[in-house]
Amino acid sequence: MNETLIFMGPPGAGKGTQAVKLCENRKLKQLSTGDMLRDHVRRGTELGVQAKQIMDAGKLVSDEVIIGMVRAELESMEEVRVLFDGFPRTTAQAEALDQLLQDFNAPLAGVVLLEVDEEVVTQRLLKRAELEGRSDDNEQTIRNRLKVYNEQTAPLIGYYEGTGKLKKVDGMGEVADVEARIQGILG
Ligand code: B4P
Repeated sequence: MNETLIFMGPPGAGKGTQAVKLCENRKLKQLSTGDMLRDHVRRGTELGVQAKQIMDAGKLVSDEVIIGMVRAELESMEEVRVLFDGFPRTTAQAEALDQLLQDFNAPLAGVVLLEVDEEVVTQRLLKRAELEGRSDDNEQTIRNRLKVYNEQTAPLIGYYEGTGKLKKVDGMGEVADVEARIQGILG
C-alpha cells in the first residue's frame, strides 16, 4: 500500500541518520534530495557541477530542479512507499509535493519535525566534517545553511501544522533515544 512520510529539521538534526532506521522498520524507500544531488556531483553531471557551487555556499538548489528530480524518482516506482528526507525545503516544494502525492495516490501519513538546538547541530556537523570531510560542513557554510533553514524551510512547520499531520520530536541526545521517540510517536 502506498505511504509517505516527511522528515523535517535543521541541517544536522539527524534526518538522514534516523531516516535509514525508520525505512528499515517500515519498508519505505529513503528519498534524500541531498544524497541525490551529491550523487550528481560525484558523477560530474551538468546538474552536479551547478549544484556543488550552490551546496558549498549553503544555499538551496532551485525548486524546479528539485521537483523534477523527485517526480522522476516517483515515476520509476511501482509502489510509492517513501520517506522524504530533506524535501520539501520551501513552500513551492511543499505545494508541488501536495500535487505529486495526489497524482501518485500516495497519502501523507505524517511529518516528523526533529527539534535540535542550533549549537548542537553546529557541533554535530563540525564533527562530521572531521570524519567525512563533506565540503559543505565548514563553519561559514553551516551558519548559512541554518539561516536558509530559518528563512525558507521553517515556515513549512506552520504549513504542516495546518494539516494536523505535524509530529514534533525532541532530536537531542543519543541516536537510539531519538529513534525510540520517533517510533513512539508514529506508532
Ligand atoms: P542534506 O543532504 O539534506 O543535508 P542536511 O540538512 O545537512 O542533513 P543530513 O541529513 O546530512 O544530516 P543529519 O541531520 O542526518 O542537504 C545538503 C544540501 O543539499 C543543502 O544545503 C542544499 O544545498 C541541498 N539540498 C538538499 N535538498 C534540497 C532541497 N529539497 N531543495 C533545495 N536544495 C536542497 O546528520 C548530521 C550529522 O549529525 C551526522 O554526522 C550524524 O552522524 C550526526 N548525528 C545525527 N544524529 C545524532 C545524534 N542523536 N547525536 C549525535 N550526532 C548525531
